[in-house]
Amino acid sequence: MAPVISPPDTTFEEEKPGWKGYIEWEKYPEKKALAHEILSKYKFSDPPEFQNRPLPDTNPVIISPRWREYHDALGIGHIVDYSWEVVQKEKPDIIHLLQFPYNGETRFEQLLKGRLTDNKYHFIRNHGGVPDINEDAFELEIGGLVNTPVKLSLKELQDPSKFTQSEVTVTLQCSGTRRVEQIKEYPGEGDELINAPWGEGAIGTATYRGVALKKVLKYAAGGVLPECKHIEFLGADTYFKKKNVYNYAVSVPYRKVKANEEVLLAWEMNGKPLPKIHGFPLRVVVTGYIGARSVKWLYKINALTEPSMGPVQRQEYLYYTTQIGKQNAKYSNGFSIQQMPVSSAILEPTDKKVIIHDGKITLRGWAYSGGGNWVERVEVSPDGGSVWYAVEVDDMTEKHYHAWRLWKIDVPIHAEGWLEFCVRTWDSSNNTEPTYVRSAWNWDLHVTSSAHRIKVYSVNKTRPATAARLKYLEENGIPFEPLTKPFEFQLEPTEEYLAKTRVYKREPES
Ligand SMILES: Nc1nc2c(c(=O)[nH]1)N[C@H]1C(S)=C(S)[C@@H](COP(=O)(O)O)O[C@H]1N2
Ligand SMILES: [Mo]
Repeated sequence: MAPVISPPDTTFEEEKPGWKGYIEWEKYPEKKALAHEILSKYKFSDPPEFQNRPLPDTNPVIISPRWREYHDALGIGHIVDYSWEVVQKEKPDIIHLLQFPYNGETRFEQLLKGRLTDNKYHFIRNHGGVPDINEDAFELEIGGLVNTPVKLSLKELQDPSKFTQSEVTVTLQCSGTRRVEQIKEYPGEGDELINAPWGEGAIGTATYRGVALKKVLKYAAGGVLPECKHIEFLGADTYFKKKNVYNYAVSVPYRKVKANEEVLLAWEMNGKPLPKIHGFPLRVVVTGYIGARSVKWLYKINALTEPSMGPVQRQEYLYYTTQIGKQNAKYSNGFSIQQMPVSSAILEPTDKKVIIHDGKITLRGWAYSGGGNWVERVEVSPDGGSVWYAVEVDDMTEKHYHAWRLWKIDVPIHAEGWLEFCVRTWDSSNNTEPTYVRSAWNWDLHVTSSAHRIKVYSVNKTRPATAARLKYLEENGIPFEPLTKPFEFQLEPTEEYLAKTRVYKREPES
């Protein structure tokens, strides 16, 4: 049962004025130790089970008290309340997959609206609460293996005479996108902070304005020292793992940062200030990498010799082979997922839909590849992966180095009944997607890159018998759906039945 944590033993206060919801764990090891001591005293509610049972049909879909309890135990429950207020204000109309830490998924009709996803509908993946940072109080600290450690205000960063600004159109995709398909195949790691059961909507595209990190390191911090190989980013939110607290920390190789506009410090999203939930006032945008590296509420950058020791970098976002599971997984034997593989999804029609058509079925969806590879070709198969039709080039949104292409295709369909469609994408390096989920299944359930599949029920009106039955239904005001509802009328008059079965006898003559 949930522990009742009231009152808390100690209340951890925010140290910096104007930075609500930011506890400086990384700066004060003694605070971290005290938090650990407090958290160790409690037995918290178990993470919810949803892999071995169907997802609830509610919104929020999953409500788990565990993270609320962590915050309450440290006397910082106000962060949880504030985060939900921000969700209701900034994201009132998306699928609230997990209430706290907030995970929100974009509905398909919003994904299909256009090349850029409206900020109001862009998906959200949080590991903790939403900090509330005053932009005038904001400063970004740059340290570690740089020539001149510095602190920069937002105004300085945004001063075009100091740093040239860039706008880059970027698709951010959570490495958990389409995880439900892996879960359906086999249950996998049940993470402490749940491996959210995302569908096809943990992806979105925006044009971000900011400055290339490469330039900031060069002009503000005098460049990095030769031994610098990785750049670490710290976010102001509180991150919990196995009864320890941290600030959110990950890293990317310096090699990536050197490629000019591939790592951006951004303050604008689609021409508007970053929403609070997307990292206001400043976030990192790492192009072509899993969403997890694009740190929100960025407050510190460190130049390092090795990847970040933060648990998000070191202990999570690891790709284990199908055979490495609960019995063998270690942090060192999974590889670190950085670049996103090529993947795609069918958003329309949705799975198990009945489609009454004139000999062709229209499908729509997204296609994306990471690592600077762009989408070259999207192919759809109406028979589970034998025959493939390519999307016409005019039926895809424009090419970008770092963003998806939305696509549409009319697939000729003569057959009726249940059909299995799937989609696969080819990127500019000629990578494509494995045909089956099992081929790329992994214990931590990341990067579902296999061909996305849907089943639809085809009713082809160009076939005379089908047209006749549909006409009869229409004339008599009988709906075709639900598919499972039996007709009350006889399927055939007795005379017709007898005429047929006397010519085409049911039993052989001899
Ligand atoms: N500070 C911080 N940054 C973060 C996260 C987080 O929990 N805290 N989540 C990461 C993950 S896993 C993803 S997928 C992206 C999602 O970005 P979005 O919420 O703006 O869509 O943010 C990343 N940056
Ligand atoms: Mo993510």
